[in-house]
Amino acid sequence: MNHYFQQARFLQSATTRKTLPAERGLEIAFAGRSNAGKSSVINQVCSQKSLARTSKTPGRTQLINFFCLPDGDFLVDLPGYGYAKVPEPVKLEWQKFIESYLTQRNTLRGLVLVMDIRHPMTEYDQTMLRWAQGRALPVHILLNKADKLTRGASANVLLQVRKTLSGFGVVSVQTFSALSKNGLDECWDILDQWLGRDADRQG
Ligand SMILES: Nc1nc2c(ncn2[C@@H]2O[C@H](COP(=O)(O)OP(=O)(O)O)[C@@H](O)[C@H]2O)c(=O)[nH]1
Ligand SMILES: [Mg+2]
Repeated sequence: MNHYFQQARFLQSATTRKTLPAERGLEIAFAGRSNAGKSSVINQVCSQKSLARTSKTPGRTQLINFFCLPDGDFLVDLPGYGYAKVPEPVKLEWQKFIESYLTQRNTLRGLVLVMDIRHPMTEYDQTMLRWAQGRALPVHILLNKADKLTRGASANVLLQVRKTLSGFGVVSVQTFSALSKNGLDECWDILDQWLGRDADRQG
């Protein structure tokens, strides 16, 4: 496990710009379409079972959740897109909130974009990539649920996604499985790098 992220604790939720915590330290945000496995990814990154709730019902989380780390860094769980039951005006409000967070948050150091490897690079994903690109924010894409595909098929999607990313700025991509933990070391390496940390892990 990575001892630093293992120490993540829930700090607070925000629903509007006014309720965002003050800007301090460095933040890494996690985003993804509902059901892509964002909560499962955060739990694996932090080696905790239920830090970020996982749900079989997509789209429950509509808060920005902040988790604090010991050295004053933060992990930020952004609401998932594509929650079907939310009325259109509410969706637009949310979209604006996420956009303003992603484009204006000064302490934001990087964005982890979680995709279901079977449905990569949705329109929503591309919107997020453009917002990040607009401020040269580094993005790391996790092609999650790789356990659902054969190795060959996963490698193929990785290659295809990589090809489409050339127009999107500072973006890296890997295959991942929150179920098998495949790809976790590679992901930790990126997060450690963003936070300027030496790798600090065991087991
Ligand atoms: N097979 C498989 N299932 C996963 C993986 N990651 C998440 N899931 C499942 O996908 C569903 C949605 O996961 P969740 O973390 O709640 O997604 P979120 O809506 O993006 O936060 C849950 O049933 C998870 O157990 C994975 O890597 N492999
Ligand atoms: Mg979730």
